[in-house]
Amino acid sequence: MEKEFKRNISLTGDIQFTGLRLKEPMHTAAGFLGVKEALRHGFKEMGIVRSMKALLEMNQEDGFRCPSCAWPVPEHPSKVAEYCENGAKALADEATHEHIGAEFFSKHSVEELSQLSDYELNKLGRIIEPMVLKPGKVHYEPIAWQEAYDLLSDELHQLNDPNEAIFYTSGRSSNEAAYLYGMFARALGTNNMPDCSNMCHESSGVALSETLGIGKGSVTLDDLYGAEVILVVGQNPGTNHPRMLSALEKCKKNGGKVISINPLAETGLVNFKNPQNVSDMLGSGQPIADLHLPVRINEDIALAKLILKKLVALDAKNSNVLDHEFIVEYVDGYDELLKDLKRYDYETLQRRTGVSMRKIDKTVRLLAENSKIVVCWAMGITQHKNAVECIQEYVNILLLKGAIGKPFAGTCPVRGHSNVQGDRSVGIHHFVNEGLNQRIRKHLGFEPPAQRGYDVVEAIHAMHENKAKVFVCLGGNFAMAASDTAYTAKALQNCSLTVQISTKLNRSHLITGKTALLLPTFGRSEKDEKKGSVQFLTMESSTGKVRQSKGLLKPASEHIKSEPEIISLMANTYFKGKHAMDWEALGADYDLIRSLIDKTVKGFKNTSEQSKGFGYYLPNNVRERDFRMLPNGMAQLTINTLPDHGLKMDEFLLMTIRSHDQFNTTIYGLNDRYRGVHNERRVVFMNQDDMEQHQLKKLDVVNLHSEYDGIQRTAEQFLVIPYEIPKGNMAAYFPETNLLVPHNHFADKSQTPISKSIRVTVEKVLLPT
Ligand SMILES: Nc1nc2c(c(=O)[nH]1)N[C@H]1C(S)=C(S)[C@@H](COP(=O)(O)OP(=O)(O)OC[C@H]3O[C@@H](n4cnc5c(=O)[nH]c(N)nc54)[C@H](O)[C@@H]3O)O[C@H]1N2
Ligand SMILES: Nc1nc2c(c(=O)[nH]1)N[C@H]1C(S)=C(S)[C@@H](COP(=O)(O)OP(=O)(O)OC[C@H]3O[C@@H](n4cnc5c(=O)[nH]c(N)nc54)[C@H](O)[C@@H]3O)O[C@H]1N2
Ligand SMILES: [Mo]
Repeated sequence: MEKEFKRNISLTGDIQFTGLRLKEPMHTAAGFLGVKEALRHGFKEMGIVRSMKALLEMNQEDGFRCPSCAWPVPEHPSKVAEYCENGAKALADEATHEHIGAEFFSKHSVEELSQLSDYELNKLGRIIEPMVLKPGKVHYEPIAWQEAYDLLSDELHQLNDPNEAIFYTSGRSSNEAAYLYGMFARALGTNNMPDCSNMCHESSGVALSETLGIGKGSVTLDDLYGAEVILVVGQNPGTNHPRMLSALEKCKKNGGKVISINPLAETGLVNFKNPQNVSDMLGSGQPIADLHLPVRINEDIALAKLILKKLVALDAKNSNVLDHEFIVEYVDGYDELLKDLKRYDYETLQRRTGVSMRKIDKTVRLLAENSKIVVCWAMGITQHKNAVECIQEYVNILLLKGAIGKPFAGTCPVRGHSNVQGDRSVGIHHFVNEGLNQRIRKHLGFEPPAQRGYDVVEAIHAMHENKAKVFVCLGGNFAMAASDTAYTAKALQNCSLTVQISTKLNRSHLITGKTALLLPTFGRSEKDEKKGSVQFLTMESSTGKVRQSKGLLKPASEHIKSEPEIISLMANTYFKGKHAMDWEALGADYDLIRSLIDKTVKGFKNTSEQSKGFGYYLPNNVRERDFRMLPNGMAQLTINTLPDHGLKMDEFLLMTIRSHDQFNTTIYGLNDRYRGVHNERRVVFMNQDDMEQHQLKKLDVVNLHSEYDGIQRTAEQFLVIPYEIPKGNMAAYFPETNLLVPHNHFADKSQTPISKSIRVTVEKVLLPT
C-alpha cells in the first residue's frame, strides 16, 4: 500500500532569539511617540501618499472603519486623527506594497515557509491570486476562481452529512459577508459556525445573557463620558483599544474616577497623552487610573466578593449605599446573595486578591458614594475556567448599585475584532436561534438546520476524530489562534480540504488539509467597485452601533475579490444556480444583502440608509430596563464560587497576552515598547521573588511546561524578565505560548480556552554557546 504522504510543517518556525534590548517600562502612552510610530509604520509599508490618503479617511463619516479593534467612533470624529497608533499599523499592514503570487509560491514550498516565524510570514505581504495546494504537493499553484469554487463544491457534495463541513469566521469580516456566509452554511444544512468569539468574549455573551437578557454590553460612548466611576478590568486599552483612552480621559475631565483592576500596571492606564489634543501633547499627559488594584491572576471573584461584602455592610449602616428601589423592582436573588456573602470572611478574600485592604476600601468608598458606574472588561476575565462567573460577579456589583439601564452606567465588554459583534448579530453562531430560523423560512425560503453546531473547541475535536472533513475559514488564523497548537494542527491536517479566505499569509495556510485553497480577498481600506458603483459594507461597534465603511485604496491586485462576492459564488456553484436565494445577485449588490438582513435579523432596520453618517444603534433591552426574557422577568444576581487551581508547589499561573506590536496572531514588529521590551517576543515576565526562589536570573533561558491530565506540553526557550507582577503569576505572549493551553480545558458554559490561567512550571535550560 502507498504510504500516506505527510508534509513536514513546523508549528513554530525556527525557534531563535532575535536580540532582546530591555528598557524601563514606559509610563506614558500615545502622545508624539505614538503618532510618530504610527506614521513610521504607514510610510514604510504603504508609501507616503497612500498612507496619508487612507489615514485621513479612516473612521471619518464617509470613510472606512478602522480594521483594528471594535471601539466605537465618536459622533463628531476629530479630523486630525480618529485613529490610534495600532489602527495605523493595522492599516499599513493591510495596505502594504509587498505582494506574493504564483511566482513566489513556485519558489518556496510550504515546508520551507513553515520555518519562518509568524512575524516573517506576515511580512511577506498580500496574497494576490487564488492558489491551490494539491494532495501530496508542497508547492501552492495558481488556480482559476471558478475552478476553486468547483473544487469546494465537489468536496461538499461528497460529504455524507452537511455536518462534516465547518465554517469558521474571524471578526474582521463585514455584516454583509458574515450574513451570506452564515446563510450559506445553513442552506447547506449545518450550524457548524465556530468563530473567534468562542476564544474571546463568548464568556461575556453567556454571562450577560443569563443575568441581563442580552449577550452584549449596554453602554454608549456618552455613558462613558458621564460616568462617575469606571472599572477597567482585565484589559490593556493603551495597547489594544487606544481610542478608549480618549473616552476615559473625557470621563475624568467631567469629574469621573477610573479604577484599573489588573495584575499588571498597564501603561496607558497610568498616563496618557491624547494625540488629538495639542496642549496634552506638549504637557506631561493625563494620569488615567485614579487607583490600580494589582489583583492576582483569576482572583477577581475574591476581589468582587470582598467589594460586595463591604458595600452590603456599609448599606446596613446607611441604607442609601445600594439601590433598593431598583433591586425590589428589577432584581432577582438578593436574599440568596446576601446569605452567600456571609460565608466568606474579609481577610481570606483579601489575602487571595493580593491587593491591599487600603486600596480595596478606597474602591468601596467610591462605589458606595456614586451610582453612575460602568464596568469595562476584556480578555483578563473572559479566558479562565470560571470566566462566566467572574463576569457575573462584577455584574452583581452593578445590579446592587442600580447601575444598569440608566444614563452613564452599565456593562461594557470591550470587543476585540472590529466586527466581531456584528458577525454574531447577523447570524454567525453555532447555536440555534428559533426566531431567526422562522424568519429564514419566511423570507429566504429554505429550511435552516435545527441541530446545534460546533464551536471552536468542538470543531477541533470533530476534525481530530475525522467527523469533519471540510474546513472553511472566513479570515483569521485558526491554527495559531486556537489552543493546543499541536493538537489543533493534527485536526486541520486530518481534513480532506481546508479553505482560507485571507488577505495575508499565515501559518494556517501551511498547516492544511490534504488539499488547500487560498482565496485572496480585499482589505477594509480597499475600494470595492461593482458594475461602476462603489459598494460599502457595514460593521457594528462594541457599543452596538451599525455604521458604513467604504474603502478607497486601489485593491492589492485585480485578481482578488471581495468577501461577499467569493461567498456568493461559492454558494452559487454549490447550488448550481438553483436555490431559493439568488446568490449571484447578492454578491454583486450589497444593498440586496442588507435588505435581507433587515428582514431576518432582529433590530436591523433600513440599514442601507440608517448606517450612513454616524450610523444607528441596535435595540438593547438593558437600556430600557426590560428583563422580560429572564426568569420572573427580573435581572439575575448570581452566586459564584472561588476557583481552586490546585497549584503544586512549583507551579505558576501563566497569562498569555498581547504585545504592543501585534494584532492577535499578526505580528507587526518585535517590540513591546510600553513594557520596555524591544526586539524580542520569546520572553516571560516573572516576579523578582519568584525568580530568586527558583534560582533564576534576568535573561536566563527557560522552557515552560504545562501538565494537564497526565499530558505534558512544552513551549521552548523564553528569556526571563523580572517584572512588577504578583507573586506566583507569570505572563508571556500569545501565540507562541498556545502550545501550552490544553484543548480540553476551557470555561464552563462558554468553552473559551483558559488562555489567561494556565498552570505551568519553568525549567532552566543551558543553551550551547
Ligand atoms: N493593537 C491590538 N489591538 C487589539 C488586539 C491586538 O492583538 N492588538 N486584539 C483585539 C482582540 S481580538 C481583543 S479580544 C482585544 C484584547 O484586549 P485585551 O483583553 O486588553 O488583551 P490582552 O493582551 O489579552 O490583555 C489582557 C489583560 O488582562 C490582564 N489580566 C490577565 N489575567 C487577569 C485576571 O485574572 N484578572 C484581571 N483583572 N486581569 C487580568 C492582563 O494583565 C492584560 O492587561 O484587543 C483587540 N485589539
Ligand atoms: N493564548 C491565547 N490565544 C488566544 C488569545 C489569547 O489572548 N491568548 N486570544 C483569542 C482571541 S481574543 C481571538 S479574537 C482569537 C483571534 O483569532 P483569529 O481572528 O482567527 O486570528 P487573527 O490573528 O486575528 O487573524 C489574522 C489573519 O486574518 C486574515 N485577515 C486580516 N484581515 C482580513 C480581512 O479583512 N478579511 C479576511 N478574510 N481575512 C483577513 C489575515 O490573513 C491574518 O493573517 O485568538 C484567540 N487566541
Ligand atoms: Mo478577541
